[in-house]
Amino acid sequence: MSQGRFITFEGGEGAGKSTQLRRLVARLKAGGREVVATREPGGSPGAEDIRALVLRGAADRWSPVTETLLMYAARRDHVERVIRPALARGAWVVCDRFADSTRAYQGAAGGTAPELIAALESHILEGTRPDLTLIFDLPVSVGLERAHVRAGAEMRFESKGQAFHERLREGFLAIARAEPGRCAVIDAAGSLDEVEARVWAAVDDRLAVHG
Ligand code: T5A
Repeated sequence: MSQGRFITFEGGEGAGKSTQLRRLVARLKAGGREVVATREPGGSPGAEDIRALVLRGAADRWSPVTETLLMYAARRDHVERVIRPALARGAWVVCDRFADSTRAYQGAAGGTAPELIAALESHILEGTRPDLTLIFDLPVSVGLERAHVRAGAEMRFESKGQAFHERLREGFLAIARAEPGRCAVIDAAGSLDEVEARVWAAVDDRLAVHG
């Protein structure tokens, strides 16, 4: 059995990740692959319970360090119960947010020490890393406007203010610069079809999916 592929979608609020993830999953499935579409925080029953804790309530409900620990508690459960078993049976896993969101939200934007986040990545993920990370990039004002259109109860991070979101954007771009072999930056401006074409080109370029 061949090892599956692990693709993550990252970026700021309202960048269009979830919409494009659904399109990519449909195209990969049409090519005959088993594809597991999942998300973070969440993706397993226990991690979804933690998601409800961390995404609801006042912006200052949790400190950035507490958020980091909650994200990694959720991530460990998701990796153990969903991601690793799927990859081991040869499935492709496409995940809406993963470890880079903790680096960018709790680290670059929130101020959690990068050493703590790096230690958690190393000890909790134990080598489970994406083969490809698509970083959706968009001006902050456009992303927040899009996110408010689909607003619901899970708005803790959207409500953190412009400066937070500017640090976040720069945090994601810094990850892409530091790891160009794993990361591809996707210009998330433009129509849904234009962005889909950029996503498909990046996936085909890095993972040779063809058609
Ligand atoms: N978080 C997560 C952390 O802080 N640390 C972590 O470690 C992790 C894993 C997750 C929150 O948790 C935080 C980050 C997040 O704040 P979420 O609800 O999953 O919460 O939030 P997002 O992942 O940010 O989801 P959003 O819905 O805000 O953004 P998406 O998925 O990027 O955007 P999408 O596809 O839902 O689109 C948003 C709206 O824009 C429209 C869509 O139709 C939709 O209405 N849209 C477009 N409009 C015009 N042109 C386009 N090209 C468009 N593409 C989409």
